[in-house]
Amino acid sequence: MNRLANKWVLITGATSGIGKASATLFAQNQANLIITGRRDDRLKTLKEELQLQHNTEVLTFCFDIRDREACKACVDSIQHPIDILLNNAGLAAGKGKIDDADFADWDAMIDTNIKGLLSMTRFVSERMKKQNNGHIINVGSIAGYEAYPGGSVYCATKYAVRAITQAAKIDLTGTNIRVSSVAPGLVETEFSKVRFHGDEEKAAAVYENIQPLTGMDIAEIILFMANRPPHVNILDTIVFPVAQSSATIVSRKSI
Ligand code: NDP
Ligand code: 8X3
Repeated sequence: MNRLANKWVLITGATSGIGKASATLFAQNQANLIITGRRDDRLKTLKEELQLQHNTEVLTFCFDIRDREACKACVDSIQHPIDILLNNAGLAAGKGKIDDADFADWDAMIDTNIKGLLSMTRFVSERMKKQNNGHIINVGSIAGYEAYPGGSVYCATKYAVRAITQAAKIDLTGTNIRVSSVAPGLVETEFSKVRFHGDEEKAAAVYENIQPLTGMDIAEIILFMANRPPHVNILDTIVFPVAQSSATIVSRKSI
């Protein structure tokens, strides 16, 4: 049963990877979309494709999620109810150790993955509370369950996403607003290219000799969560490729 037709879904970070795959899947299920990111050309192209292929309404907002006023302006200008917020925009920047990592990398991760997600959640949950309806879905990570070498701040941001998910669910007790999180392991997207500042070789090595998850694998799980009956709230779910068993245990046999 499709419960998503004509719903309005706000997806942060829809220009690539998990966010883009989720936008495609929600549109296939006749949901209307509000898609955000910093790369306007990609937002516009995706909007045209999805409107043409699925005949849904798509609004685009190009802004940096670290800019709280821009987050507010986006939410304030949406005239439709916001039924689902997919807090997906995020990044890992570098893999520096605690004693030598780059402060700019740390700031980028904290400001995007924690503060950006919080800004959007704050503004949208206020709207959802007035509607007494909605679903907030956060993209966490296995890095929110396990710390790993060179991951101090990225892991800290994803532990924070897990705490925010749990606390938001508690704060919204007694409303019809659902709160969920998905915590993926290795997903091949632009994530590693971004983490290694454009170094394609280092990025490719992350997925060497395994079959990683795809953005669409995670989008399907997000869609499943969103499409449950209104009384069903999936709080969290950890998803690995079969070759992965923890943040750091990965079998890299030739495939
Ligand atoms: P991608 O790099 O492919 O996509 C990241 C998205 O986030 C892009 O659309 C990007 O848009 C957006 N984004 C990043 N920074 C900002 C910003 N400052 N303002 C607005 N938008 C921003 O990576 P993924 O799809 O893999 O990542 C999506 C989420 O999944 C992240 O939260 C990541 O931490 C999480 N994740 C990823 C895993 C993986 O292995 N790939 C595993 C577990 C979790 P733009 O550049 O246009 O602004
Ligand atoms: C991204 C997955 O393993 O690089 O969140 O932390 S990992």
